[in-house]
Amino acid sequence: MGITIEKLVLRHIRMPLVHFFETSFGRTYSRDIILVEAAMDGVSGWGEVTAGENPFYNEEWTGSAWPLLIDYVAPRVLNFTFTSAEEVYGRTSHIRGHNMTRAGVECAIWDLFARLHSQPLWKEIGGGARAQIPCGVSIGIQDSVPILLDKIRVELEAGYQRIKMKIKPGWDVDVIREVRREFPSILLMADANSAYTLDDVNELRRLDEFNLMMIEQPLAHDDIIDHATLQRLLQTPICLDECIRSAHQGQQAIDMGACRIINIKLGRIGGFGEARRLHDVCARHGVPVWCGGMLESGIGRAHNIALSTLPNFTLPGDVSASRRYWKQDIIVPPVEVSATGTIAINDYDGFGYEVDHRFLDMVTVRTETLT
Ligand code: OSB
Ligand code: MG
Repeated sequence: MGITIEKLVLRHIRMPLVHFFETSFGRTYSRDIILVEAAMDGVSGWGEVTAGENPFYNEEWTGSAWPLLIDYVAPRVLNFTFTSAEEVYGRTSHIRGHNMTRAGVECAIWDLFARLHSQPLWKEIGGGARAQIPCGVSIGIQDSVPILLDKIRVELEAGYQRIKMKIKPGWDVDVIREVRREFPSILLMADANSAYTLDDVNELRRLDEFNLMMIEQPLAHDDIIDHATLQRLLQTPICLDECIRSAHQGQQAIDMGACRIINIKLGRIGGFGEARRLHDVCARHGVPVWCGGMLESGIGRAHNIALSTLPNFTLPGDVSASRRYWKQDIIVPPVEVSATGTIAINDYDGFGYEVDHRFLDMVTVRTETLT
């Protein structure tokens, strides 16, 4: 059965975060997100562009995604007939980079296929290896160590299975030591978002004493080679995030010994098609993966839940409850996490939640309908 994309609706929404989120590259108070609705025969699939407000995590930002969608992605997709959502990735692969923007449309079309097949998105992508996904949280850099310790305590009491803390030079060894003193046996990891170089190797080696599950992306956002050098000098496993933008790069990183774990983000990798290929590469090499987050709205969050049901997503990810980010989410019900730190999969068609259209209209700052 072919599916012809008749209409794309772009919505730029703005929602304040419940609490600011600070990484080594800056602080975010409010999110600007582009949602993509892909429609055929009155049925709509939904996707989310996970780019940040500034080009600081990678080169994309909300402002680059909007014209790219209109000028380059939409013309390749509108009125085109797809026999499988697997074909969408290739339709836009002539565009260099901009994976998050392309993924916004790709994921919407996967959701559309799932709905037209009257099945959940997790089934459409070949997931379903687990009925509950294990959840961790990502905790940003705080104004003080006591504030961080309090935040960690709150999340552990809520049931989350692992804690990821953001680090940067000046907020690393001494802070992790305090965390370990307070919580000696929790599953703990650190994410540096590219804040170090190989010159910092002695500082990074001091992290080995804290029994971290992994250190995420310590070196440059576009580097694999230096990570291989660093991994040889560290006991702590390296997990790569920013620098893995394709299944092929994942294969190269594993072959070089640059990491022992990979964080898969739908946006960074260009959507479900390539995410599955990266997942399979990692599985073949015995490299576990987990699902990363980009402070998504409920729609991107629901896609992450579906992705996390693929078999090799064996580690707790950064997919957590809506209430950690939003006073009100754009989906109903919001994403909720059980007292044992899991999110239950449901059997509804598509991404599994309802869009709250009234609330969506309230947070929308611009719309573009393309036919
Ligand atoms: O590196 O994983 C990251 C948020 C924005 C940009 C990069 C990252 C993050 C997170 C937050 O760690 C994950 C989440 O809670 O959505
Ligand atoms: Mg990261």
